Amino acid sequence: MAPTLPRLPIFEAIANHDPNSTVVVHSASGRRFTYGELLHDVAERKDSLLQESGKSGIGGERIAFLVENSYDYVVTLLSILGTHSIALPLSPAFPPHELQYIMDQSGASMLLSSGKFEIKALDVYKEGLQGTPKHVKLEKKLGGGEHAEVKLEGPSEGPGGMMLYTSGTTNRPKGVLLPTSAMTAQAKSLITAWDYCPTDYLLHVLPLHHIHGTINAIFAPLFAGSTIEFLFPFNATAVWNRFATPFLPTTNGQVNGHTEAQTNGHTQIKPSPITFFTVVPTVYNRLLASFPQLSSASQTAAREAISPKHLRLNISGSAALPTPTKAAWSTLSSGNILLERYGMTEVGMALSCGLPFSTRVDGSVGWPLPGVEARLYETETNSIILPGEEINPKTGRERDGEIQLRGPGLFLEYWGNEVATKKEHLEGEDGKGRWFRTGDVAVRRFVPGVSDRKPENESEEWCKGPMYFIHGRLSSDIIKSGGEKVSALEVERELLSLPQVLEAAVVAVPSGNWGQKVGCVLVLREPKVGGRKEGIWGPLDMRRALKGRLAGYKIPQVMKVVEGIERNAMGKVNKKVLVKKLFTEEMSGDEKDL
Ligand code: MLC
Ligand code: AMP
Repeated sequence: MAPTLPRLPIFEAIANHDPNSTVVVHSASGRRFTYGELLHDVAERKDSLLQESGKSGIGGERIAFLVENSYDYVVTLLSILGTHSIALPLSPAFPPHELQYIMDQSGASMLLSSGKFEIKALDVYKEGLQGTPKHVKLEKKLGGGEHAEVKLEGPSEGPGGMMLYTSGTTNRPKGVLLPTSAMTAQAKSLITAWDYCPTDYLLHVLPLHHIHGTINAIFAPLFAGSTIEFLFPFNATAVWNRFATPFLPTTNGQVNGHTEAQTNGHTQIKPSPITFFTVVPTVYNRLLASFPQLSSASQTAAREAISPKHLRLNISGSAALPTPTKAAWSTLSSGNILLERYGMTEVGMALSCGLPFSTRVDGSVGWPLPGVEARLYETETNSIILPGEEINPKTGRERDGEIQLRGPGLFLEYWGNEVATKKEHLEGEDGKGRWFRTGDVAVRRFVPGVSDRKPENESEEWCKGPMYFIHGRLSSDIIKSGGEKVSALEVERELLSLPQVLEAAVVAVPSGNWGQKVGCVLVLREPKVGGRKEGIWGPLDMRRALKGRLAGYKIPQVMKVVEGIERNAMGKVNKKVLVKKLFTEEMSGDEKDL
């Protein structure tokens, strides 16, 4: 009997793609897999998950997994959706202690691991889990079933989806539940806006426990029938070489093409030009910094590879794109302009500049994407900044407000945290649903020549009117470092658990390369307690002490020890003032205003 999958829109889409077209390529080995193989492997793994569960259905259960960036990751994610359960991708880079929290908070019923991360999974169990989730070691999928029949049957919706943990204004990360309907809405919105298509070839270098790496760089391309090549972990030289290879002259003087060859019975393909690249600003900074180290031939080939002729779309997001980075990339690529967009784990992508270069205005994140409703909410006056009311008539200055969003792509709830879910939403006065409060602050501005442009076709209809410019965040307790979100409260909590630390304030230190760095200001109980040989408890001791407790990017990169931390009458620290006072020499000169 042919294996089956439910009629979820993602499976309908995959089943409609050319089964022989390439879906995933492993960059290091050149190994590739087709859409036909994917559908078959997903259906098979769905059945084996059900078998492992020992139940007839696992709809709505949380299934955690630790799998490397690969074909197997894609198969695992989709097979969980195929059982109508909730896929919970875990970061292999997190220490077991953090993964234990996620396992417990989500009440996951299974932890799947690839062979590569079996030991990591066992380490999570060693931390002592609250429930008794079953550990399942996954067999590597090798493809090969491209011509096997898979039947789509059953409902097109269900209780399944994906859950991503995100740091926020609470001290522990929250589970953001995205039903499959929201994932589908997000992917469809992006396909309309950015025109993903079967000829797109995407180079994937991002982690796979975030919305950027999963929805934008896997789910949407899968819907569109594009190809995804995994090259992970990110390494600037490896990325440059990959971009350059198709454009390096071969020994006979020709430029490499898309020729196929047979290796070990599996089709391998010479690298194709990359057409689609979506990363965070830090990655562009790293690429720009390492470019001069390439050989002259590689430099020529790489510049050709990232020119608008070949790299159809270069996107930056997850943190503010510095204008110097955008300008340097444009110069290097002979005129390719980075497209900036704004998103969030809870909402997917919300605002974006458009495909025409003229719409990629410096410092702007563009307009609400198709299907997304956005508004600005002035918190001091508790009023909505209506279109046309962007300027304060009394002061003549722009009014800034919190970005609030709604639409079919938004998350359903913070898992097991009704209080936070409620707190982050405002009921809509028009009866059309609640608004999500992003905590990000922006202005809406009329940009002459862009806001009043006439869209060239229907799919550009959303690229018009006043544009959004992000100004900052309501809370200084949220830090974005290299595109990773860090909760100051979470880091303070861990710092305060150290015997040496009496008081702690964790702050965002502006940084040219990282956007922001995590910094900490500490009052020590006794500078010599438990210290190194020379007796002073310093930054290295702090980093070492936090290593097993927090993911690496959350551990402060800079530290200051003070006699006391100034607080107001409410006991609150003014973090903006603290940063200005203490961290001036850590700033590299090109950071944004504090
Ligand atoms: C790694 N390190 C970081 C860091 N990433 N420190 C601060 N901030 C970061 N972002 C630390 C590691 O812990 C390690 O410390 C050291 O730097 C080197 O680690 P690495 O693994 O070699 O780092 P590297 O590969 O250089 O990583 C940099 C990076 C990565 C920029 C490639 O951070 C990254 O992929 N960022 C993207 C994250 C992302 O996808 N965000 C999207 C969220 S969704 P030590 O001490 O061990 O040496 C979202 C919504 C939206 O924001 O709009 O998209
Ligand atoms: P995360 O919770 O990791 O999904 O991070 C979402 C946050 O990243 C948003 O709330 C913003 O603060 C920030 N962000 C995403 N894209 C941009 C952007 N283009 N410019 C500025 N900030 C951004």
